[in-house]
Amino acid sequence: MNAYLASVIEHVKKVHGNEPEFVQTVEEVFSSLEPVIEKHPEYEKVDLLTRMVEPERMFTFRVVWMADDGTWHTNIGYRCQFNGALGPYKGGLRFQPNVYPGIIKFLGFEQVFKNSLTGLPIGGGKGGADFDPTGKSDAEIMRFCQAFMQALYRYIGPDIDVPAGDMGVGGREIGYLFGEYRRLKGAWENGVLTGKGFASGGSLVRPEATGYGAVYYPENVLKHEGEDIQGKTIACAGFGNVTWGICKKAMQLGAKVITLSGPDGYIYDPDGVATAEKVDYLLTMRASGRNKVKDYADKFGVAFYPGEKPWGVKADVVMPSAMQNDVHMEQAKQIAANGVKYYIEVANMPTTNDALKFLMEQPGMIVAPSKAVNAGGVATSALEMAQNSERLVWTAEEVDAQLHKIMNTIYQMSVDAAEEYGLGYDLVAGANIAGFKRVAEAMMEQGVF
Ligand code: 2IT
Repeated sequence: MNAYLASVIEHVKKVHGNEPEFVQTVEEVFSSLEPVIEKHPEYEKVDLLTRMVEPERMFTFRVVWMADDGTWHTNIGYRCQFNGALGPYKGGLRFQPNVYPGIIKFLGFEQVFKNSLTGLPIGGGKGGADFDPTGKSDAEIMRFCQAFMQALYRYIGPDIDVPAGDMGVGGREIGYLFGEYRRLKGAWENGVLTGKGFASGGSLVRPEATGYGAVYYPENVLKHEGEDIQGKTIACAGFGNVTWGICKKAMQLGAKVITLSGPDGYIYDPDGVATAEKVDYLLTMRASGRNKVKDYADKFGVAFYPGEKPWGVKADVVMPSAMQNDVHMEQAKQIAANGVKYYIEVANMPTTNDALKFLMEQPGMIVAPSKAVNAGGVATSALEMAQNSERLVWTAEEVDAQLHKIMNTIYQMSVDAAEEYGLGYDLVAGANIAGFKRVAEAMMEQGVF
């Protein structure tokens, strides 16, 4: 490996070694950059890479809230304003008990390159809290969100930092966060958060956008192989917002999602999550706060496999769409043994680095990276920002058409970037290089700091 790249990775391991997820994502992105760094010696001269792996700013804050029984609870809130070269920091908030600086930083780093790939003016950021929404009442969620925003509101704004949802933060939470921001500032401020409900200034199609984009992207891949998404079976994970959007778009296009998963196991539905009733039921499951995928099996009489992951199921397209590091070497081997041709990452960093490398080496298998595949969510957030600042509302058709176009462009940019550096049809390296190039150019233009 190029000596400069290797030295920056050493730096990250030394300084952030106690944040393995962050080290993992830096190693993954940088493994694609060798030809770019060799071609651009000016980057090393200004130590661009070390500056890219250090967030511009990251802070924690105390979030104190009252449970329904009158007891008080204290959580840690985070916001990482990773890189603002391309625009206001933009990225979601994750509420999950395992949230710690390594999770926020890995998500923030991914977000910088993902947002760059959208071609829109958004920098990268991420935040969240080590709060567990499971089993919490609506009033508890509201009080938590209000306390969270009381601590955060001074440090965000439509030209500064625009948060959105991630795991554990959906339309309901964004509504409470936005309401509290508006109350504290006494101003509507161009929406400031994205993923708002439609009545509060949210964009049509934003709830579906990540899932829709995650189907539009592989449509391009299949076309490249002379195939069609229609009639394909898809193995998915999770049953939240993203997987719901995938099921909905797949159903419209005549494909079917045959697996879903949750913390309790996975379900196998050979007929597919492919009726309006089934797709809508995912929303009911999410709203119940139970966080159990078994509810789907009970409702529709399909098989439930407690404590297992769905990666042993044979499908045409495999889409890890639940969470980071869901697919390890063992699962990757199962997927390869099943003769899967399309491995389309959806969740942020769903594959360990060794498993990803293994899958990419399988003859005939095409791997697409999450930072490109799931970028439709944040791209539509940027469309929501545009609508809010224009004081306009676009139709669902307009938003969906823009989203579709953005996903096609992301795909093409990735293909072209890999080609440009002589790497052939490599969607993983292509996305890393294309995302990197735009951030690098903006940072070079803006001087050293
Ligand atoms: O991972 C992601 O891109 C998100 N959670 C959405 C970020 C956003 O600002 O819409």
